[in-house]
Amino acid sequence: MKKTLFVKPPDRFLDDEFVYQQLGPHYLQSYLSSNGFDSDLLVLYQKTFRIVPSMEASLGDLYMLAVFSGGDTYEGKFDIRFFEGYDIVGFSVMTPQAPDAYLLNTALKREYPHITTVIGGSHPRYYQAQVESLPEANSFDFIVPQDGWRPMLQIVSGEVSKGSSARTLVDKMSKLIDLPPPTRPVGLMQRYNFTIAGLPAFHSVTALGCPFTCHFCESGLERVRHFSFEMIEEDLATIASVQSTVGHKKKGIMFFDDVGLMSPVQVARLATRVSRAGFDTWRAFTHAYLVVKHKENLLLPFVETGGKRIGIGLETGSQKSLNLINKRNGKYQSVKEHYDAVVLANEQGVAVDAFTMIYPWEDETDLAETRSLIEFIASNPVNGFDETGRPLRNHVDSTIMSPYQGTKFFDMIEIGELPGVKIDTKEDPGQMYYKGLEGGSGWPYQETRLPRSVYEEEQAYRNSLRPSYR
Ligand code: B12
Ligand code: SF4
Repeated sequence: MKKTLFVKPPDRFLDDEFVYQQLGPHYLQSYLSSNGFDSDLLVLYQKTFRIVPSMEASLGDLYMLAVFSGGDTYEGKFDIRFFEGYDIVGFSVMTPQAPDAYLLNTALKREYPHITTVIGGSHPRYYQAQVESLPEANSFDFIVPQDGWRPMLQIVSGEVSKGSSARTLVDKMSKLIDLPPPTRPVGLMQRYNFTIAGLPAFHSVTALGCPFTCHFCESGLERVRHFSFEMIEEDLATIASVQSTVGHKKKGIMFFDDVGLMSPVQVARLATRVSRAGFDTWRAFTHAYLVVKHKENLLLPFVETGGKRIGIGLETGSQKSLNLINKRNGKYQSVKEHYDAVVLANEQGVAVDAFTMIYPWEDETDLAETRSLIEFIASNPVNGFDETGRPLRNHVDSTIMSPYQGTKFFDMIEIGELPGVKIDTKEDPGQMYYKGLEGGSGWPYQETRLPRSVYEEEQAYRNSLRPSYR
């Protein structure tokens, strides 16, 4: 049997590598395993974090955490010899991880030409042309821009083998049924450190894609595909059991998908599953207009099953920017609903994690309007306490919009539809991130409405309003 390794490249730009599991390879591992193929996983990380400046980053300053299929782990300094015994190395890559993935792939091709290398994840999905045009010395043997389950099985089972040039394998399942839940290896899970309302928590997703169309986001173009209820229940049971194994006496679960709390009926269904699996608290995303539309009915089942925090993309306090974002598929959304949603949730004892952005076309008025919104959110009292007895507090997050390829804003900027904004389309992908070191963002712009320093000062002020716990 061929030896297969999945690699999660480092997130050098993040404050902390071990906050959430990167789930993509874990879904593939369990799928391969259910088809009779074992695989190992390697998490690369940097101990002291710094922003990746360019492709000149060095692999020598990385550490490796390997989790073998039997459950054993190995940790040590990066050593290329670790890869020698593998036949297939599959990289799971998000755009800001691309420089390290490219570097490691080049090193593997040079040192161990017997290895078949594969790249999958959201980077090849949205930057497919860039990945396909990598020079021969850096190119991957297989590029998997969409679903990875069946292409990876084809590669591992030998149904397809590498040729002299890169080959792209495209597959998109119409339904996500008959798939096993992702692997949750204890040796890795115990490293993650994330809390919801004072309780340790892990995360999952119930669906891929999104029914909305925000112009800064690629997911807006992806049809919603739900995982089966059986699979989600199995996953929740596994997560709860891993939490018990690693000593979490009380447990939290975070749903990271974009169809979190959508309607009272759907919230009630999810709430039943959460409480049946034994979680004490949970967190999920919703939308301001849904909170306003359904009032207390939306969050009631959430609150009754221990829910204490919700995430909402409140994006901006500027009506001009909100109109441009197109948050509701062409329907009008008002900034007032952002304020109202926070009040409604807080009255029900639910704290809001508010995600906001600075946009490169914004002038002083736009900045001031969002500043007012954020000051309001940060100071509005929440009618409840967390699991450790502390008053719940709203949280604010301020990022600078990074227009990834595949977003409407990227296209609009390219054709000059956003006056005063230019991006460097050849920008190092390592600069493409919203939120990183000390709450800062990458800077892919050549030209913006106001100077970079103004936006960054504003961002720092907004982030200074965050509470010390959440
Ligand atoms: C949960 C989540 C997070 C979590 C967990 C990280 C994770 N990757 O799991 C956190 C909060 C940490 C996070 C952080 C970031 N995220 Co995020 N995240 C998501 C989200 C909502 C779900 C990810 C997920 O679990 N998907 C489920 C799995 C099954 O999908 P998948 O990973 O794509 O894997 C499938 C295929 O891509 C493929 N595949 C994946 N790996 C491999 C490997 C091989 C070898 C093969 C063959 C195939 C393959 O097979 C899988 C099954 O089909 C996605 C949106 C989405 N719906 O995917 C955004 C998303 C991936 N995130 C995004 C971004 C921008 C970020 C950040 C850069 C934000 C920031 N801080 O600036 C950081 C990056 C840090 C990092 N590396 O984690 C973008 C990525 C865009 C891009 N061009 O890469 C997405 C697409 C959201 C968006 N629309 O903007 N994220
Ligand atoms: S940002 Fe908008 S389009 Fe993207 S996942 Fe969230 S709601 Fe959907």
